[in-house]
Amino acid sequence: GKPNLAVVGATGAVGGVMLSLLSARQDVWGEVRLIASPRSAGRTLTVRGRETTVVALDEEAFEGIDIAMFDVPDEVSAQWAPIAAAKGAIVIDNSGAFRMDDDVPLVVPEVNAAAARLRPRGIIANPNCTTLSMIVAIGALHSEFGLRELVVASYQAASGAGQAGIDALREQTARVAGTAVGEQAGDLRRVIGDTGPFPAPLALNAVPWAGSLKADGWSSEELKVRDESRKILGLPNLRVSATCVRIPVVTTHSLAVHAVFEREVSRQRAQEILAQAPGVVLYDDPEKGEFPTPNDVVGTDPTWVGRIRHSLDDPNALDLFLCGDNLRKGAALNTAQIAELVAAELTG
Ligand code: 11C
Repeated sequence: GKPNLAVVGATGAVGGVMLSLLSARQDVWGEVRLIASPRSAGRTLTVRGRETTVVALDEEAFEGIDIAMFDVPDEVSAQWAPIAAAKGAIVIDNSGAFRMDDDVPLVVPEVNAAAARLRPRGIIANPNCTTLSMIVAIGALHSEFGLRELVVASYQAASGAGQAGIDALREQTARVAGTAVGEQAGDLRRVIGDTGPFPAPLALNAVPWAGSLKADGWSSEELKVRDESRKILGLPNLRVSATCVRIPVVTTHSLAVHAVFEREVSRQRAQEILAQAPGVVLYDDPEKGEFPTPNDVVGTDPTWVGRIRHSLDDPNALDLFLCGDNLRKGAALNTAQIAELVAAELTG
């Protein structure tokens, strides 16, 4: 029969997108069980057109489940993913808890689908949304030219910090709307007060911080972009420098990328490759004012790429700008794609 699916974290920002994807994509599932913290248990949510009651996260919740998707904080995944795996479910985890574990594959179906088959812990990890928003396009260029180095700056949406991030940006935006802010340093902070999950006001601002502080001033998000890109592409020595910045956009992460390759590149060949690559839309005609913005991209599946330029100083380098919906390809969609790969494998 069809495999049974559990969605753990069904009531969160990514969980909500997951339910709409499960309702819209080809239905390969038997039961779809919705699981959340005991606080959210008992709520009803609609998936595949059916009202479904959310059950509390406990051991019994995984009874009869073949595949379990986790969209919960790192510490919840760290505790519960192994329990679900021990109960016989194959886990697809979207937290940071297992991504760098050598016994856990880190999978992007367009780039390294085969890696999903080797999963000694019964866990497959889904990459970070910032890495995911760029890696499909970069992977396609890597296949042709051989990637040597990435220098990136991200422009990340508030929803990367979950529903709390969305709520904080909306509240802050309402507070600053129509007020004469920014005339003196400090005005924004006075008007906004509590900055929510962000370390500085996000409305009308740009905040060069995501995640937690790591050694020597790097943020965890910046290290994830480096570590995860290396693992997904199978390039353990790839040179990566990332600067991660939060901007006042609700959903869709963007990145400015400087990519250096083993071989000489051309703008036209890069455009041809990206126009053909699965999961990528080339939107690159500056003469017509055509380039992706988060506003165009939100709610869509692919990574959109534009502003492709051949470096003026390095024949092996390209500069480009890309956008990916951080809740779709950056989270729920990639998880759903991995789950569908595993479902196809299970049903032979
Ligand atoms: C953000 N990318 O935009 C982060 C959120 O490793 O899954 C996701 C953190 C992660 O804040």
